[in-house]
Amino acid sequence: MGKYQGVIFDLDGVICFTDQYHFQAWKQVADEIGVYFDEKINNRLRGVSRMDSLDIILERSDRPYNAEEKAALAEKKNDLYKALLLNMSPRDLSPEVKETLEALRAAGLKLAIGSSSKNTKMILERLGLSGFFDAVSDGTNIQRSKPDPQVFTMAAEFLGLPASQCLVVEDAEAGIRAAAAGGFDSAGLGEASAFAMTTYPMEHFRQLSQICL
Ligand code: B16
Ligand code: MG
Repeated sequence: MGKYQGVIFDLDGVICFTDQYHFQAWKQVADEIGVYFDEKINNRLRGVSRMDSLDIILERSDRPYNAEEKAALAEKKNDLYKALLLNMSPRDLSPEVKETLEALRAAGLKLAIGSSSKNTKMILERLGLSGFFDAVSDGTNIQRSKPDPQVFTMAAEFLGLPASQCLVVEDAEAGIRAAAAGGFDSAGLGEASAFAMTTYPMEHFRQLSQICL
């Protein structure tokens, strides 16, 4: 085995792609309250918690929303989002991701999820990955969202490994910042591959085999 004993994977943008569903659900909510929302604003929501995402969307609103109204909007978005998640199935897990996860597992690495999403368990179920990971740290066990390192620190704790022996795999700048703040090396896909703080910029998920094995 190489430098790492464990790998902590972000979910959305790394293992699977639910950003279109997030976009559709937020778009419907934004349209209903007459607030402008587009794909560019949606990009700022990657890795960001649900309530923080809503605050970003409401930057375009011409009136303030109180806590109760915000909770109702977030709940509406989540109901729409969960209905869209029902479209997902094990076919949404790419062969590349599946084979790489299996190769890392076969090499004895411990594998965890570190996601901001409170819907992580439902998404893993839809993908046929329930019970696959050695640990799941997600939006349900944290108080502070990325770029705070808490979600990854807790994932490493669940695995029983120090941060220095775990690699974090991320697609979002907020996630790479979170990894660095927690003392983790990071591998970055998508937007995160062009970010200066990313330890290993990657083009393909399968490159993890070269980094870790
Ligand atoms: P939920 P990740 C993040 O997942 C998404 O990238 C982000 O867009 C979303 O707002 C956040 O989860 C919270 O999701 O509303 O399901 O709790 O990238 O950290 O896996
Ligand atoms: Mg992500």
